[in-house]
Amino acid sequence: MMNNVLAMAPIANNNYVAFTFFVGTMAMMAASVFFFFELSNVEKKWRTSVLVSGLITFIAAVHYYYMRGYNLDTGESPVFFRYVDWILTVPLMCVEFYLITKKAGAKIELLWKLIFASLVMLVTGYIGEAIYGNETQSWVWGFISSVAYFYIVYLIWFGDVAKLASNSGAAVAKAVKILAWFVLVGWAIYPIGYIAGTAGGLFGVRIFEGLSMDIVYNIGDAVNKIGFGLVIYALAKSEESSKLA
Ligand SMILES: *C/C=C(C)/C=C/C=C(C)/C=C/C1=C(C)CCCC1(C)C
Repeated sequence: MMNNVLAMAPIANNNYVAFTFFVGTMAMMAASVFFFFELSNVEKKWRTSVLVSGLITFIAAVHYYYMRGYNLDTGESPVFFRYVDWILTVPLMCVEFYLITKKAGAKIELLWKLIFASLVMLVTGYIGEAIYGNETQSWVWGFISSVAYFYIVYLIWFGDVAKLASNSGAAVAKAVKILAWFVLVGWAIYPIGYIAGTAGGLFGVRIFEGLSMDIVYNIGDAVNKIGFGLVIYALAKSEESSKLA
């Protein structure tokens, strides 16, 4: 018989992992509806950016719905679908950085650098979880992934993105600064989940043990996908952005 992971299996009220998948689905859906409906209320030049915010939360909503069912049916972490979601949504976040700095002269190479680094970060993270998740050497993959992550942080804080943002109007510069904090602090939630959920821990030292990897990832996604989108939305709505960007 086919195992229908989309069936509405009941969530026991002490199953916090499944509960956060459930709440995550709702939050991502609500955010998508909001971003899509607000498209007509922002100035034309910001529409693509707000549309991309909506696509990010929409893609996540569909994955969360699926991951909730998968987790309820199997009791396991939906590693594969988690990474499919990220491989689609993280490059779209790179697109956001590109779109908002484009007016200050961002070149397409910048977008490719960001996307390439995020693919390295995610593919090595996936290998570490899916193949070496139960082995001590998972830390090696987490480490390589972190190098790519720090390169993204570098590009945004000190590299091309930062330079372009400083040549933009005040509104764009401010938004890029807030998004840079998301990448530095918000994205740092994910390695905590990885350390908690794989055998390798931090260089083989197990810290955060007992923490649920999925709950940590679900919190990270809510902060980063919805919060990130709202920063873009606020930029699109700010009065200054129409004059100075
Ligand atoms: C919407 C999804 C987002 C913003 C996902 C971001 C994911 C990361 C920043 C993941 C980073 C990782 C490391 C830096 C090391 C360990 C492995 C990862 C993939 C969890």
